Amino acid sequence: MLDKVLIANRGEIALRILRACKELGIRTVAVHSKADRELMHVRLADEAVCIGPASSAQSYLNIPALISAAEVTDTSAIHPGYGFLSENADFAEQVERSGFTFIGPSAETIRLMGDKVSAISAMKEAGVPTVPGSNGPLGDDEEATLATARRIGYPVMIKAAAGGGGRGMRVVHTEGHLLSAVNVTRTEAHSSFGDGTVYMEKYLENPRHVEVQVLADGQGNAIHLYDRDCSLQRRHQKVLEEAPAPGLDQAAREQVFKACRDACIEIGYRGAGTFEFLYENGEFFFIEMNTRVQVEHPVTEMVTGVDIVREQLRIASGLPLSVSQEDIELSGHAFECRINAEDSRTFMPSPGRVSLYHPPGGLGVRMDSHVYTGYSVPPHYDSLVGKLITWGDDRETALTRMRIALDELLVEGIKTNIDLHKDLVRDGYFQQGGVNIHYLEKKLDL
Ligand code: MV4
Repeated sequence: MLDKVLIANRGEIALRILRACKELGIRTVAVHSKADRELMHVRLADEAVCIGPASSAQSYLNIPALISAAEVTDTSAIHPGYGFLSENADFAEQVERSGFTFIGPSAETIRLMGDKVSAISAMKEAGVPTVPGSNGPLGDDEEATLATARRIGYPVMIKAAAGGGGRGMRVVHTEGHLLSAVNVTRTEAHSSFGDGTVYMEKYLENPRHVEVQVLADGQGNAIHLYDRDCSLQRRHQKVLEEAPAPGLDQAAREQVFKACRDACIEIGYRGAGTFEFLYENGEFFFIEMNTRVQVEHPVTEMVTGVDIVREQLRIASGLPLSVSQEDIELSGHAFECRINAEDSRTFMPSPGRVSLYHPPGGLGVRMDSHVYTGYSVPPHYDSLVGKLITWGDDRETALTRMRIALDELLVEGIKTNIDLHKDLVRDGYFQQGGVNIHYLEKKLDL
């Protein structure tokens, strides 16, 4: 087992990783910016190193500072969490070249998935269903681009190969708008990502966002941990997630689970990963793969009993998966409400001192948060202050527990989106299950 892990992240996920390390008897190093001295995991870690000023660029994104911190603490491995450097192939490569273990897939796999064009072709090749599209980058031949769109059928979407997560995309409804949209997306992609490669897909009008969690040990074992529905989002920020995804076609679901597992073996995947799909009219369409642990991983943990971060640490230690596919039974239902320090209506960030923090409790209630009474939410980072997760034997029970837990949760002194969640868990359409990716934005528009 790894001896000492440096946690290259902050907030709730740093605490989540710290807890998993402690359970496995792994020593921990917290690295933090000058604005994050008061973080809970910094207090709880075996060692702490200040890696730079408040700005992320000079601290949590500062590769030389992180590697120096690993060197001075004699760390064995680095866990990147989510966001920051978690999907930066150059970081993974430099970590490994400096003699440390990167807790995640190989730099090569991160690079493959970071380029959406190569990710899609690898997955299509491996038998994962993809969106009808250009099957590769769009070239300079305008006639060929027009012909591709005609074959796919309008509306189409132009996406940046280096984009993802909603950045660098454009919908085109008619042929007259195609070539200018391709040019604008290309120019934007070039200036935002330093890579002007773009590709084309059929635009799906009302899909759901369904993702499949996988774990692979790089020793020939790969398992899926079923699905999550993350359709409730605003401006590409997920708000409330659940596992399993409700009301999907059972045969399509089983097929896609098998395809994800097979693809992991095929590409030699190692670590935790997520296959992102759009789901429409009973069909799955792969769009992207995430090569990190995700914010919403707890809902999967609650319905499978598998500790995903523990498995990441075991895999990085060179151990095989601790569970086989046959061991994993989907049990009950779980929801996660992302609690943000922001205005419930305007979504403006609301940093500041938390004058009272009281987490909810009871059977099937989990609160993953680094917040405590007296903690000050700094203005420099994302506004996530905690995740409230509930589990129940069925969807209705888990949702009832969420309603009760949200009423118990007190976060005073800063604005939060708790009232938005209280409204969502009482929404009739959401209660039925299966709302699409546009539902929340339309509801908020009213
Ligand atoms: C799409 C799409 C419709 N058709 N691709 C947005 C984020 C990025 N991961 C992919 N995205 C989309 N790709 C095709 N071919 C609609 C979206 C999309 C979306 C996807 C998932 C969750 C929320 C979304 C919100 C707007 C658009």
